[in-house]
Parts: sequence; structure tokens; C-alpha cells
Amino acid sequence: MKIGFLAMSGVRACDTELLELGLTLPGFVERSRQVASLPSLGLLLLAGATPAGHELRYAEAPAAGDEPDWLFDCDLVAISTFTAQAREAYAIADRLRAGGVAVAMGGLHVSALPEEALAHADWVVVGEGENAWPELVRRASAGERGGLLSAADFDPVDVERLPVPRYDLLEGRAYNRFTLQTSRGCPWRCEFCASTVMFGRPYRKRSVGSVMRDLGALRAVRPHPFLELADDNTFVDAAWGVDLCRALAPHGLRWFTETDLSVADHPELLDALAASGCRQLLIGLEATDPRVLAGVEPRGDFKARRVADQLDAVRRIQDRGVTVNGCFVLGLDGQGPEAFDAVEDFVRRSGLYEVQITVQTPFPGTPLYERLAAQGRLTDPERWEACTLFDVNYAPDGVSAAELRGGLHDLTRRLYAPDAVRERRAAFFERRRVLRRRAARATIPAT
Ligand code: B12
Repeated sequence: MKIGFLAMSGVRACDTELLELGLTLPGFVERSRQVASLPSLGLLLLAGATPAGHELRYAEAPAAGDEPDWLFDCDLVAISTFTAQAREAYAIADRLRAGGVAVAMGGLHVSALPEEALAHADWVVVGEGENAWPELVRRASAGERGGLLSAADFDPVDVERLPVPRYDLLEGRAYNRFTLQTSRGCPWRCEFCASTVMFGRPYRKRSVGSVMRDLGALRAVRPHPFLELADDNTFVDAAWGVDLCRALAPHGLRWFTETDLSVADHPELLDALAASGCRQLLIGLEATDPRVLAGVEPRGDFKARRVADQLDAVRRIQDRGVTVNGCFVLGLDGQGPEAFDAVEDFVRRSGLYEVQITVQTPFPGTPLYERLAAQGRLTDPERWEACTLFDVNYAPDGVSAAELRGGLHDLTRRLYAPDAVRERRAAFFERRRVLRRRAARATIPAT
């Protein structure tokens, strides 16, 4: 069969005022540019898991209508999508099917809402695709017309036996960054997390050797990639983290990942990170008030417990030369209008190099979605295009929806204004210079 793999690409927001701000504020635009062109690791893995004998091709569509014509010559097209672009992906699927092409859909959104997706796709896969996909391909090539497959009906995905992602299918396309996975899931259970819905149970890390295998496959086609690890929480195991960094170091790459604040508790890991080319850690601080964070992570109240150390932990990491992108969620329950200033104040005091502010977003399948639905607080329950992390689609309880939107705009202006961005960066580099001078003086032997 001719099999096409189609990812929805790009970043999204519906709020036009925020979009206009985004176009003018450099700090905001920069991260969007960095991530907007990430390839779909999920689809590259599925391509790697496809039984031999089929012709494979990969594509990306920023919106419905932008899908390439050659997809219509395929026998089967696998579409991956997140919630914000689910409706656009459905529109493409409808068109492909009208053109006689069989469509399979998977990913976070359709895993939460398989029945919805079945109205637009012949095949829908719930959960991780590596073991279900080869069976789907076998059935489709044997003439079966479609159906619902669930990862739960197959062997659990063993992260030590993941297929090699088919980075070669990306051909010459331009990307700022390339994704690679070192682990799946996260031990924490944050109520709003849309990612652990898929990979969360249990947390699984790969051996460093198998990660290096994938890096080899990537470097065979892109010798000097900037890596973005597509993990949920990379450094759950600090000792393993040190091994990973030591294996990455000789490659001379630059890389970025997401992890939690406990990374700052391990000096050896921090040294290894810096030496390995890690440029930035994205860390969900979420809020600065422990009362607001109480219960957000129900397993160990991790987020609330770490508040007292947030400031110092950011400094410990950045003092090693690795920048931190501190992420804050606005509109959490119990968060009043004081939260906006509190974030700005924290950013200034901590010296955070980078900051990301988003609004709490009830993604389908998350405990947050269920709770807000039960409380009657979802204002647009199925307006999936508003699930962007930048649009307000529920009734917050500490401020009104309008105040939340206004506060987000205002804080965006303050945090991403050219001067604010310049000052943050200058402060980081100035501190690095000071620390380096101090270290150099300490190593000069006394005469
Ligand atoms: C890389 C990434 C991106 C890339 C995606 C590139 C691409 N086209 O795939 C870019 C930068 C484009 C992106 C954009 C956005 N993202 Co994003 N992104 C991620 C990130 C960091 C990693 C995703 C990843 O690679 N996972 C690893 C792969 C292996 O998993 P996977 O894709 O889920 O694939 C597996 C299964 O889902 C399944 N599968 C997937 N597709 C298919 C298809 C078929 C046919 C089958 C059988 C199986 C199958 O099999 C795969 C292997 O097991 C996650 C956070 C995280 N840590 O996971 C957020 C995340 C996925 N993003 C999120 C969001 C909100 C967005 C944006 C809306 C942000 C915005 N405002 O624009 C946009 C959405 C735009 C869009 N394209 O739909 C949310 C999604 C929640 C949700 N339910 O939608 C996440 C979880 C982060 C979060 N904060 O909650 N993102």
C-alpha cells in the first residue's frame, strides 16, 4: 500500500488581541518560532513500526486545505492531531475519504474521544500506537474497511523496543529543532496535564543506549540537530540523567527538555547538563502561592511542596549556565487578580531567563475537564479550537473570564516587551560573567 503520514503543524490561538500582541512582542514570537516547526515524533515512530513492503511518505499541514495533493493518491493516511486542530484534521480526513482514501487517526485528542473521531476516520486508535499500528496496516492491506483499536488490547509498549523513528522521511524540509524521546510519562498527576493521559501510567525511561540509537538515526540525516526531547518529565531519575548527559556530551549538540524542579537538588546532574550542551530546561512552576497549588498534583502535592524552594532552585540551575523557562498557569482555582503581579515579581526576583504564561485549559480526557464539566464551568465544552493554552474556555473562580483574559494580555505585554526580554537575558549573562570570574580567581594558586 501507499501510506501517507500527516501531522497537523504550527501553533494556535483564537484570541485575536493576543495574536496581535504576539506579532509585536519579540519574546513571545521567539518561542513560537522555535517550536512551530517540530516534526511529529509519533508519526515517525509509527512509520518505523510499519511492516515491510509498503511505500511511506510524511507530510505536515498547518491547516485544513494545506494538505498536499499526493495524499489523495495514498491507500491509507495516518493522521495525528492534538485537540486544538482536531476539527481541521477531521475536515482533511473527510476530504480524503470522499476521495476514496482510507483514513486512520490517533493521538491525544482522538484517544480521549474515539467515538467523535470515528465519524471522520475509518480507523481510530486509542493510546500508544506502536503495537496497534502494525496490526491496523495488516488488516487494511487485507481489505478490512476500518474499526476501533485500543492499545490496551495489545502488549504494553516496551520503551526498550521502540521502533527507530524514520527521520529520513523528513527529507530536506527545514526544521529549527528535532524531537527525540528518552522517557514516557511522569510520576506526578497534575490535574490539568493532557500529556500523561497518554503516557502516564507507569513512568518509563529508556536505556541511554537506545536513546543514542535514535540520535544516530537522526544524525545520519541531520548531522547537527538542535534536540527537543519530547518527554513529559526527563529527569525523574537523577543518576540515569547523569548517564544520559554524559552520553550526549561528546556529540557537541545543543538541546532542550521539560522536567520538574527536583533537577535542582542534584549538583552532579546540573554539572552534567551544562557540560552536555543542554541550553534550557522548561519547568512547570505553575504558581507562586502554595495555597493555590495545594491539591493540583494529588499524588504527593509536589507542586505545592516545592514553592518554598522555587526561587533558589531556579538560581541553582541557572548558575550552572543552563537557562530555565519557568511556566506559569493563570486561572487556577483560588487564584485572584494578585496572581498576575506575583508572576512578574517572581520572574524579576528569580532572574528567570525565559518565562511562559498560559491559561489553565481543560483538555478532554483530563481530570480537570471532568471536574469542570461536573461543576458546570465549561463555557465552550466542545469548542476544541479554543484548547490552545491561550484561550479561556471555562469559568475561573478567583477572577472573571474577562479579567483572566485581560490579565493575560497585560502580563504578556509586560513580560515580553523588548526591554523586559533584554533585561532578563542581560542579567543572566552578567551573572555568568561574575560567576566565571569568581571561579577563575578561585583556581589561581596563591603565590
Ligand atoms: C512536540 C509538541 C508539539 C509540536 C508537535 C509537532 C507535531 N506535529 O506532532 C508542535 C510545536 C507543533 C505543537 C503544537 C501544539 N501543541 Co504541543 N506538544 C508537543 C509535546 C512537547 C511533545 C509531543 C510528542 O512528540 N510526544 C511524543 C509522541 C511519541 O507522542 P504522540 O504524538 O502522542 O504519539 C503517540 C500516540 O499519540 C499515538 N499516535 C499519535 N498519532 C497517531 C496517529 C495514528 C494513526 C495512530 C495509529 C497512533 C497515533 O502513537 C504515538 C506513538 O505512541 C507535547 C508535550 C509532551 N510532553 O508530550 C505537547 C502537547 C502535545 N501540545 C499541546 C498543545 C496544547 C499544543 C498546541 C495547541 C499549542 C498552541 N497553542 O499552538 C499546538 C497544537 C497544534 C497542533 N499541531 O495541533 C498539548 C496537547 C493537549 C491536547 N490534548 O491537545 C501537549 C500535551 C502539551 C500540554 N501543555 O499539555 N506541540
